[in-house]
Amino acid sequence: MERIRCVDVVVVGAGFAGLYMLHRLRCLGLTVQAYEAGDDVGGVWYWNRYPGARCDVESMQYSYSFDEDLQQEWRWTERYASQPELLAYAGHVADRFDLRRDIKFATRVRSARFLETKALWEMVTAAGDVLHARFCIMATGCLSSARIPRLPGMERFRGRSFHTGGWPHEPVSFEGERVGVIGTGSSGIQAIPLIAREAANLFVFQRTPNFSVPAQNWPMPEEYERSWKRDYPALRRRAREASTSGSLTDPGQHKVHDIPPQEREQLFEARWKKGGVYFLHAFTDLLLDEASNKEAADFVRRKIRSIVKDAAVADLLTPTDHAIGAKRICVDTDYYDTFNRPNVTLVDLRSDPIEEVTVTGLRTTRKEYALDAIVYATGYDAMTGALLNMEIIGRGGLTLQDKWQDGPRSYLGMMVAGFPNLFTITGPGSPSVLSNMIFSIEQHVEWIGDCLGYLEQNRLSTIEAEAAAEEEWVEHVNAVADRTLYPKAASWYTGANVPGKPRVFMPYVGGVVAYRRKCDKVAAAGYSGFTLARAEVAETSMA
Ligand code: NA7
Repeated sequence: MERIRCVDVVVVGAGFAGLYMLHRLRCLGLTVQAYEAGDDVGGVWYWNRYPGARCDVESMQYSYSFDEDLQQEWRWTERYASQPELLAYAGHVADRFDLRRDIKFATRVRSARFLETKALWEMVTAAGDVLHARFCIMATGCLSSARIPRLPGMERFRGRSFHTGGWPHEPVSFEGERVGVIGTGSSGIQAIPLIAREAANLFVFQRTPNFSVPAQNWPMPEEYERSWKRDYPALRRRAREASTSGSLTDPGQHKVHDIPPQEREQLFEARWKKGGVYFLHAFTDLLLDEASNKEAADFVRRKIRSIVKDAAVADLLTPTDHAIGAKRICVDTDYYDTFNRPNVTLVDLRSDPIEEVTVTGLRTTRKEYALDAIVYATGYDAMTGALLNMEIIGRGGLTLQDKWQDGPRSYLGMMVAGFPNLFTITGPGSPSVLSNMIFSIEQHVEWIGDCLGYLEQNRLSTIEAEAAAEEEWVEHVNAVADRTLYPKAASWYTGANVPGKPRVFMPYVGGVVAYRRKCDKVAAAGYSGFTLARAEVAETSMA
């Protein structure tokens, strides 16, 4: 019988988390096998190739900080990097650190089972290949499990269908076509203005309007780039020590109602002009106090009315059901103005829901729309989807699906009781999607790397979250969230976008500084809240 290959660590995913994790593990002298479902590196930026796909964190900050030469040599061409540039950056990092040789591409992991007697994870790929590893690190991303709603008749549509999160690699032209976009979250809001420029007719099928602020994207000014590169280590340190999200956003110092109305308006206006998520940092209490939040929301509502010429369309585009920022705020280029174009029609699915997809388009209760293409910008099974799509089996045959049937539970968003030696990078219960993702990825990768180094030095072979520590962390995550307006919105942060998904506020809202402090304290105390043990059997080079 063929012997099963065994490595120290298996890493699932080769996006920004998987790439850096692989690099870090190699530096520790560990043997690593990475698996990646795509044909190349890049993760979310590999799959999301839809028109307008762009990061909404500034390029100078949405980039690795772990290597000074890397951050000095790479040149971003715009304030917010577009998807092709981010993908090129991921490719550059893979080349620079020679990472591809340990990544098996086009390989999906079907299951991961902890073999208790051997203290090994047994990984099985979709093709049936088997691998053993002492540690399993899930770098599977927070927004990687695309969600396409099951609409009656979808399979009979004769035109082309796309999901924004699984866009073809070859160029897609909508020139002269009738196109329907379903969904007006961040992806739809980025894609709609560009599709509108190309298509003969664009129909936007909107169920819930979202708040969007202008990106104010621009080509990277040389002086701005220089100002960052001159001082990169100090600026990165400031983001680590004095920001809530891991990005420097020039946070305001006052509560909304501490400032007279006229000055407030000027401040909002200045933030609107500055662009992007800076808007939500104008005041300290926008996500804590409903009356304060309303001031910001009303400002954006007025902006929508001032941009969109047709008052009825402006009304439909105006969100009324949630606090601004409680759902992920969208960042756009020309979104609202796109609805002034004669070739763009907004269809309100609240008053006129989709009944079915037909052979030639979409039929709502009131009308049939002939379409050449349908773009599903319908989002993701966020934060837990990619993990639960695999069969992950821990101690005593416990599956992650069962463990998380009432919502995700973890210690620090990194480990789950009952699943020894399994780490989740930016897992639920960590700042993750509420932070600059690359920033949080680096923190997790470094913490996990240090942890594995510690185990090695102390000749320990397993680490597992203790149930009591997990319980306490889950309670803390919920308690902190409940002090904010976040859990009140029906967002993908709470799982509300997936029918049947338990409603739990998943990311940690306490800020990256408090979170890092907690993680560092846990490590300094010899990994308090974790059980560390020396297993009887250990087969790999680390033992
Ligand atoms: P989002 O933000 O989850 O948006 C999905 C959109 O699709 C949203 O407008 C949904 O409306 C709509 N949707 C979903 N299902 C349906 C059905 N069945 N019918 C009509 N409309 C539907 O996903 P995105 O990809 O835009 O953004 C995800 C994140 O990626 C984003 O926050 C950034 O962090 C990057 P609903 O609100 O449910 O009424």
